[in-house]
Amino acid sequence: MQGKKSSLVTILELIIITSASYLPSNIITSYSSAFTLKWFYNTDFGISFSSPCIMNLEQDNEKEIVFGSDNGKIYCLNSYGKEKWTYLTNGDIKSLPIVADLNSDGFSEIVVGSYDNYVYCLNHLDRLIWKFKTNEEILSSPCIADIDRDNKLEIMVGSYDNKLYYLNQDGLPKWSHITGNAIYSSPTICDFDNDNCYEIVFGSDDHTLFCLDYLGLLLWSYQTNDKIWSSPAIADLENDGLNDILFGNNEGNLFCITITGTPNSGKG
Ligand SMILES: [Ca+2]
Ligand SMILES: [Ca+2]
Ligand SMILES: [Ca+2]
Ligand SMILES: [Ca+2]
Repeated sequence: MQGKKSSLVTILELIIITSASYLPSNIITSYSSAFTLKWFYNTDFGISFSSPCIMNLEQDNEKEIVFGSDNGKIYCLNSYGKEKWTYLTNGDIKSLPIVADLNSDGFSEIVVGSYDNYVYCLNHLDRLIWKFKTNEEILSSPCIADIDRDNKLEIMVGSYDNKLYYLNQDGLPKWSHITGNAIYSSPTICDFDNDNCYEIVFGSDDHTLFCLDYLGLLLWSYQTNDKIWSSPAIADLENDGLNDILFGNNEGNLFCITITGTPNSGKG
């Protein structure tokens, strides 16, 4: 009797589990009371790599949400999920839009890469300020900082054309650095060696992590056995005064490296 009861319970559990597995994946079942769907916004295409960037573009009382879609559009929504504007490019937007006040006018600009090979800079009202053409698609998310410490912001972005580009705030190239394969990785800016000058660290599909100085000169490189799509994180993990660089490669390894001797291009 006990065995029959157990079997019945098991069958009922199976029916419940089977039914639940056919519910639409966006419907929260077991824990629905714990969540409130405040809103959603449908772009009709995948939002595959481009994460939302949340900023107050005009320094008013409301934050904006900027993101890209595989339909080629850059979207700006208000805090309540209402569309403020869209801007259409000719390729998927897989790059994360980066927002900064490039020209110091109190309004933020938006810089993002597209699969149409261009880096776009838009103002807070969807107007194109400039665009810069690379030779291949851009998946890498731009990095914006005053890299040469001249009180003007610069932009760094990688392209499938194997190059990392260094643009001034007007979208004009100052230099580029070519690697042996495409650059998916987004660059990380850090004063790695505490000499008051920034370094730029990024990975390439040629399996190598590169460190450049702010003039684009190669300081060192570190080779692994697979592509590096990951963007590096830099910190002094053990507070020993030496910065550590963490990055993953497509082989599945997370590396933590530091410099304790003369940098070289030794195999990792
Ligand atoms: Ca706003
Ligand atoms: Ca501005
Ligand atoms: Ca600068
Ligand atoms: Ca430095």
